[in-house]
Amino acid sequence: MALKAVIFDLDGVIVFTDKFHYQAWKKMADRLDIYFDETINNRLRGVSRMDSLDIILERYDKEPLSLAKKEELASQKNDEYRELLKTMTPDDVSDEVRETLAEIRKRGYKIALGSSSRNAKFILERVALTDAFDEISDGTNISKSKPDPEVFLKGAEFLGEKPEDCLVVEDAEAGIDAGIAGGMKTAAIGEAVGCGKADYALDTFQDLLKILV
Ligand code: B16
Ligand code: MG
Repeated sequence: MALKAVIFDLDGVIVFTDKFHYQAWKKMADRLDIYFDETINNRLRGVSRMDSLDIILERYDKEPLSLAKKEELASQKNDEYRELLKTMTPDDVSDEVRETLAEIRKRGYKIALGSSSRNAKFILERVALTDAFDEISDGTNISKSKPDPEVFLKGAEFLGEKPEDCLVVEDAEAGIDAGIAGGMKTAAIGEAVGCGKADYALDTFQDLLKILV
């Protein structure tokens, strides 16, 4: 089946906000006296905010926290994260990414975003990239986080394309698993290449142009 559309993950593929997630989670972990490092942060790639909090709380050895308290912690983290996002500018997207997205569209493929983030639209506005996407599926329109395929299935539905005609581009193993579970083709970049599960392994973002001919 010929590919008709591409669904891109955001963080780790188009922009790199993991450093901001790390800084904001680290502040919270320090306040609660929980050990947290970059290796644990890597486990949060593609994972929803509340699921990320649960991963960090695996090392919390005091009384279990109520849902209300957890929601307060997640919301505080998000406020701090959004302050850091405000420092982002169009320079945070490489020319390679911008030009490749434009060329993919020129070649006739539709383009959607498939991100777990509830801040995805805000990030795209900060980096002036909203117009590069025909549709946006993000953390605000899903109830199940990757590796569940919901975010990508919604992206395909928004585009009006069948899942099997879509290519998912992901930097997280959970995202590759989600694409496979959704019946889509998958392309891994960065960290996700190592899992060896994707149909394609990308060395660079513009390698997509070799697949999307
Ligand atoms: P938020 P992606 C994901 O974005 C991040 O990789 C993950 O670290 C984060 O926890 C998740 O979004 C939720 O983000 O707190 O902004 O809703 O990789 O799916 O684009
Ligand atoms: Mg990602």
